[in-house]
Amino acid sequence: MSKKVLITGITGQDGSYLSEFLMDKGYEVHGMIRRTSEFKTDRIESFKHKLLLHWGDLQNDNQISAIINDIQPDEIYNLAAQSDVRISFDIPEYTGEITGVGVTRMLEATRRFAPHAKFYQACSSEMFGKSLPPQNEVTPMLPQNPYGAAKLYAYHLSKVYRSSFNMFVCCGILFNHESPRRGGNFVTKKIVRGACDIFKHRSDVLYLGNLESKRDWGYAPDYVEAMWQIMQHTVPDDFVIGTGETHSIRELLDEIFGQLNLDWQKYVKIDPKLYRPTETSFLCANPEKATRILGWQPKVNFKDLVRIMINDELKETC
Ligand code: NDP
Ligand code: GDR
Repeated sequence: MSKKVLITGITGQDGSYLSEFLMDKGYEVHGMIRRTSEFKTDRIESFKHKLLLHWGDLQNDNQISAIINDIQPDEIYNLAAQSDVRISFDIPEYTGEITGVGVTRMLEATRRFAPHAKFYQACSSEMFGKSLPPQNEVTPMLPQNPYGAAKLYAYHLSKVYRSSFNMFVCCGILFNHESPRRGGNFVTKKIVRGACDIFKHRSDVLYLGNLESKRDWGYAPDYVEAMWQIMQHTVPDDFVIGTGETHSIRELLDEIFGQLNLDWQKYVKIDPKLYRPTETSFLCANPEKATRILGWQPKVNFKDLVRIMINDELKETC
């Protein structure tokens, strides 16, 4: 019999890659999707017919409980969240409600209706906030925005359920990971799209915010494999996942525009509205624990990640 998995956030970047990865491994894949005025299933469109989809929202305990009770999953990956850091300053209460308290609903429904299911919680390098790099599992967590604070609540609560109820609850503390499926509001996709539009003479300006912050960017398919490896470990534990290589937004601009033989200085303008009230300035992972215990290593480097995203964008817009 195939193992059953439930993925929340299945329509997002990671959920879409994780469902493909788990289907290839022979899992029966169930996904929770929420009702919106227009269905946003483009990332899963080509394989949607192989998925078992259920209506549910992290705001609604009844729906979550019914789904978990009906499916009786072997593994649950809780990837759903209000995941935009900038927007979390504009809608802090909603971010706390979904990205924080939504995890309580998921954990509690699992405890009540499927206590033997393994549970993966998507945590974030944003929990480290202003702690100096490199960051690993014992680095102090000092989040700088409502999103990071909500993820930190989810992280602590996951540990509480693991220790209090002896549940198999794991946290992946993932650094930024990108792909052609990345949402257009995030900086990698925004710059790739903007640079490709300039390359094709469809635009001549790209507005950005803070160019000084530094991020550790990896490739999303490598990171969903790490999620699965974390869940296959013999004991539930928490792991930092990142590349250990960091770049500023300026260096990202050099790479993206450079691959298109363009000079970004001619096109990029700063829009102060895109600055955040406080910035997480410098993130760089130390993923040594994941490499040592799980044997996980990123396969795609920074240059190749940019190449993959540009090639896809040029194909999409030709
Ligand atoms: P996305 O923003 O691409 O996807 C978020 C998913 O959550 C979407 O499927 C969205 O559904 C769903 N969602 C949002 N609100 C609700 C809700 N109220 N009820 C049910 N579902 C909801 O995120 P990613 O795929 O990039 O990230 C996956 C997870 O990993 C998130 O929790 C994110 O915070 C975390 N993370 C991501 C990192 C990254 O670099 N990508 C790094 C570290 C952590 P819809 O399509 O309807 O909007
Ligand atoms: P981040 O990703 O906040 O790290 O969160 P994002 O790509 O939004 O920002 C990265 C850095 O780029 C700077 N920046 C801009 N960002 C955006 N979005 N738009 C701009 O115009 C712009 N100009 C400069 C930002 O200030 C920031 O320093 C992502 C999300 O996926 C989270 O859910 C996840 O937890 C973390 O990564 C790890």
